[in-house]
Amino acid sequence: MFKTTRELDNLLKKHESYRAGCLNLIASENYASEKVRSYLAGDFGNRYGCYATMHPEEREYTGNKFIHEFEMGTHELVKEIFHAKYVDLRPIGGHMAGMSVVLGMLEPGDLVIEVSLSDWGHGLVGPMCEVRHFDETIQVEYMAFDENRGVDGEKLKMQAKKLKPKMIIFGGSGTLFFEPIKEFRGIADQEGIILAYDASHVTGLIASGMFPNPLEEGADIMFGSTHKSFPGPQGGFVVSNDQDLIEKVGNTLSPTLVTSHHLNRLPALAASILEMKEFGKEYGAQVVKNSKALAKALDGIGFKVLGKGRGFTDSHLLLVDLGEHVTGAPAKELEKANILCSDDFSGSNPEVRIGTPEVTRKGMKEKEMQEIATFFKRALIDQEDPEKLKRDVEAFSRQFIGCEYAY
Ligand code: DSN
Repeated sequence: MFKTTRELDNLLKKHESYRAGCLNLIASENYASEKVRSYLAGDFGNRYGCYATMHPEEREYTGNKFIHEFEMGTHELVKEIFHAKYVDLRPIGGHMAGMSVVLGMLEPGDLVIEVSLSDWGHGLVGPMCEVRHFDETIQVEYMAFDENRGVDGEKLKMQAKKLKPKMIIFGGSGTLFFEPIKEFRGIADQEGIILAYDASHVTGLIASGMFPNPLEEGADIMFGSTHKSFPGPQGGFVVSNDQDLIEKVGNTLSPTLVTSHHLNRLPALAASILEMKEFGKEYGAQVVKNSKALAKALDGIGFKVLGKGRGFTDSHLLLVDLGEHVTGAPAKELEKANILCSDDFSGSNPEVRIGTPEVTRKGMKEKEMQEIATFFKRALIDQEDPEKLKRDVEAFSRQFIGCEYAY
């Protein structure tokens, strides 16, 4: 138990020093600039700004004059970067945003097709169905992937015609290549299917133009988070060009799922969007170049990098099958040497997910990706003593103290 705030400060300092000596390759994390972080400690974090959906100007609490101005100004920025007419920023994370889309649009008994956890899905509807209330009202099936880790569009079309889902959710936590949304617009119109896009991982790639905009490709609605490939504060969003859909989502969100929507995220998000408008193109391009360079280097060393037939990856991450090299959970092994990445969340594949957003923000480029690949070799092929390797990883990581593509 803590007795003084000095103990809190000391522990936080330890954490910060430890993380500065780690090589962070967790694809769902990023490094927000000091400017963005500074807004999180403001007065907004103690205020309530709830409102009835579609009526943000009539706030339920008093004292919201400038909060309203901030929220509407941030809405405009989000609408601009995603070319959307409507936005809701009340979800405090991507998962809540996804739940509001699913619960707001389905009727009891409806079926959703999403990416399964064993294919690096986000784990939205599948895990929801482990809660009895949802299991009794929502059905879930999963889309198939091809040998290069792209969505198998032909199989999904057959599945959609046979099973008649109410919703298909594209996107997940291991997206290597953009999904074939365009091909599904016709079927969606014929069968009355809502096409949703979970952009949690690729928000920064969409905003920087490295990934197509799902709304322009035919998605009815897009939701996600603002802190993965997008280097903003933790938080969620929903956007659409359809007023009816956004209204249904909003009515589901509030007041059922959220009343305090963590207003201090808003200035931080606005600042990170302004950064992305200025530096996003360069940042997004370097993130993808780094992923491709790291994938190629790991493949050259002898690792089995997925998606080889399509050039390994077009995104901020790569997937490596480590079945030949390790028996347990690879990310846990790598953590011993201060290398942070993610194990397969379903626990069924010996795969590791490696992301490049944070190292890119720290200023690393293709040259550093070669060095990172050798750390993987030393850890997993040469089975070097993790303590010894950790010293080199730390020394390497501590050289990158800045924050690029930021104010
Ligand atoms: N789905 C988890 C991830 O990708 O790391 C958290 O959002």
